[in-house]
Amino acid sequence: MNDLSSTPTVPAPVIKRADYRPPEWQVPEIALDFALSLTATRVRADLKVVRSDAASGPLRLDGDGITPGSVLVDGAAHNDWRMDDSQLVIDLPGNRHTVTIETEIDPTANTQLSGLYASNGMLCTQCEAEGFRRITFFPDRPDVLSVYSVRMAGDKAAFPVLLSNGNPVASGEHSDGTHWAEWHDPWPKPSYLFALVAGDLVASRDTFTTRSGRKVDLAIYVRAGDETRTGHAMKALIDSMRWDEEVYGREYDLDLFNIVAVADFNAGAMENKGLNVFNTRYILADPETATDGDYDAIEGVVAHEYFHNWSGNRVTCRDWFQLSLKEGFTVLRDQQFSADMGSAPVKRIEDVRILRAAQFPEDSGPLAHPIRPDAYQEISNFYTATVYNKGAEVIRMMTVLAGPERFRAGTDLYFDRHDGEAATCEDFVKAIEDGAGLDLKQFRRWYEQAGTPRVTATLTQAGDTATLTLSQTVPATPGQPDKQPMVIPLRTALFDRDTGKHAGEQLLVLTEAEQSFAFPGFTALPVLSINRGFSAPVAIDMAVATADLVFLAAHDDDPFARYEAMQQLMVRHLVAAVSGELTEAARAEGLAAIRDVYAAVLADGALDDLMRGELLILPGEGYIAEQIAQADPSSIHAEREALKRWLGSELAAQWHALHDRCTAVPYSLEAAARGARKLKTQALVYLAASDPAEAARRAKAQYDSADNMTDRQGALMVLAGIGAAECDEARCAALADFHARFAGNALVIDKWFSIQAGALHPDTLKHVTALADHPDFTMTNPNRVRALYMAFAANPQAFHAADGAGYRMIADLILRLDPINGNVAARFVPPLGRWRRIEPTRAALMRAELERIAAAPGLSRDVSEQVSKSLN
Ligand code: 0A1
Ligand code: ZN
Repeated sequence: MNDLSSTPTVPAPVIKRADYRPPEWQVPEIALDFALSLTATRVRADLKVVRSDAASGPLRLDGDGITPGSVLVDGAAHNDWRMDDSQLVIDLPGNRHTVTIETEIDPTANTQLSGLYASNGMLCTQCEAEGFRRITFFPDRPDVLSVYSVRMAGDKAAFPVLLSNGNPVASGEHSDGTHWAEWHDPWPKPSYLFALVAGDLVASRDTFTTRSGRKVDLAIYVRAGDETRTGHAMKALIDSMRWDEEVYGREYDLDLFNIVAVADFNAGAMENKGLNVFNTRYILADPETATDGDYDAIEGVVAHEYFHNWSGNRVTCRDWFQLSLKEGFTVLRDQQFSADMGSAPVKRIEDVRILRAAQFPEDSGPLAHPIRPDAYQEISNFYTATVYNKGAEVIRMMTVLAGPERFRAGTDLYFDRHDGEAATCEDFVKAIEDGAGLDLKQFRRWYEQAGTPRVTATLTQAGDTATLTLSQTVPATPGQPDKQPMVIPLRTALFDRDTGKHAGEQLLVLTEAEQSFAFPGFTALPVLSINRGFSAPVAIDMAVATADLVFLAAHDDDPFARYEAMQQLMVRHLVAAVSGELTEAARAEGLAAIRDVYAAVLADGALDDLMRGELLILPGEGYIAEQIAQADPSSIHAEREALKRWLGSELAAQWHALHDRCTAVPYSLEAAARGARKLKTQALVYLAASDPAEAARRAKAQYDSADNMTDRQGALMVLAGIGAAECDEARCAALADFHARFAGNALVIDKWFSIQAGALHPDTLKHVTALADHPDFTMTNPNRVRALYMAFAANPQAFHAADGAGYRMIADLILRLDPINGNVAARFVPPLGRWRRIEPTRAALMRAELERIAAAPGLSRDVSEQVSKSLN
């Protein structure tokens, strides 16, 4: 064990956007030579360095955990170098030199999974954001673009496949059992896009011919045995390549596109040029082991990484403050792609649900930051829902303002203008402004100001005119006490109560703190449908009658708005119930209204089942908590469960009929069959709340007859959540069967951990404690750690246990995981950081755990930044 007790945590320096300076040296070419070994890989790097105009300083190369074995300049030993902290500083006489540096690394000891590391006997790299400096000394910043030549040599039996970016150039073998390969990437790229993979892998192959006739060889490399589960990822890749040509006019630019799936990976996937590296969970799928949700996630992530080839690689980021330049835009592109591949309305609802569950809390908590942050200590902490998902929403608003054709003219100009460059968010906005013909001066505040704007809407009517008054506030966030009004595009419709119709949607653009809009032609007060399609990422407050929400839930022709009306109806009811404001009469009235819209949705023959499934989802506990200044998680949980129970019993006959109807639909990946599977488990969820014995019986039958993972996981999730003693046998038997059936399949065993950690069962905390000692649990695999502990931290009832045991469990995890993998450990801080928004008793317990972490010696920069910000 590493003894860190003597290393106090010194605060890391704060890096500021305003301090950006262009690099003093460029590296137009780099040649890397790897002598591969799982425990001692030797790296020789030849850097052609060129001094920038007017620069006079020494060459400064970043390093992290490596030491230079030797330094040569222009081929001769060079002693004029020194270490300045972790930077290698070399005094160079001229303006152009070749610098050669040797380093040695131990990939097996690299539990951080950043840089070059070992995973199941294979070697692979992860260089974004600052992993390349763990391989060799280099100006490890995205505005230094180089042409890479890579040579690697190693034992042929251990590493039969040798891959890097770009094109294979040459390969050969020696009689001693070693072999070698050379790769060349013609496209200059920043170091974060470098990749190398060496291992015993098999490829699934296909081809794609681009619209200009380039034939591209596609390969997905996996471990032997997994190649039967790559078909969906390959289809997603081909669909993405075609879609990017058709929708954005972007063509692929190499003859080869390789994907490698690895089991140990900190994130979802990585867009390295020509050699994407993926977490296995976003590649491997077959009906028996992957849910419909997994299929969708694979499609989305494969597309996301592919789209980065243009939005990220061809046009990259000048510095890491510009991360949303590539991530926000690429998330928007993958969302648009998935919408085109499946149901656009359902996709939109899902994306908004993710935004509200993950980003809104970020925006209202201690870690709030603009989509283009101004300062950071550890950049890994800024791969956030704000930079990614809110970043996508901000660009989506540009599409709303410009319309699709003008937006496309903007992106064409952007790609044209900045191809081959390291660009800024400002460059992107300017290109859209110029290309689409928009004035985005005030709109730029979306890049500057953090916090979710709140819009208050008031609709009145007099004479023959309806008047809509909108006002906006942007809440204060850390470091930003005062905010300016935003540009907020709101797609709006006014419904005539009698006809149930509107006379056309309008785009209202709110730019002032308060503004009124007049609508002639209304002699009676219409019903307001606002922020349709979620055209702006804001929260809307409006005093609206329950009857109007019921009206919109039944009549709104915008699917998102219909969903929103139902959510509003339930959120209002639950918030009132939690705050103890509800009289018995009001409670009964609210419940009846919700039941009636549910009944209508269940009976509506015009709805497809996927959409029906969306409409029937209760608002999440986190989203309800967001509406309350200091939430009591246990009363939110109790009220939400009570609503679920009530809907379960009031509509019992409908749930039975729905479960029967959907059970009869055979498995396929068609939308109708997927919709049926979604509803099947939803019916069980409502029944489990009201009639656990009946739900357990149906869940057991669904589990036993399942021919696919969606049904099996859904049934197991329901069984795992039932606390009733008489159901315990069925629950335990199903869990045991699931584990035995999928022994050895890591991704499915992850599900087994998650289902139990996320269960509604009252003993979940005890179960998770036991699961941490299960032989299948390990702290060194990020997927496994997340499967157990992220599912737990996202389970409000278990995490917010009144005695603080859930908080202690997560704090203990952070402290144990941090020395192994600080990047993943830091991801567990935000749930504890929510303490200011929780009732005082729990808040004190959460804070105490953060203080305990803060006091620990030797914390990683990742955890220390998140914890100190969460305590401030
Ligand atoms: N650029 C990748 C995300 C990514 C970021 C960091 C990583 O290592 C810690 C890995 C991947 C994407 O957006 O897909
Ligand atoms: Zn990305």
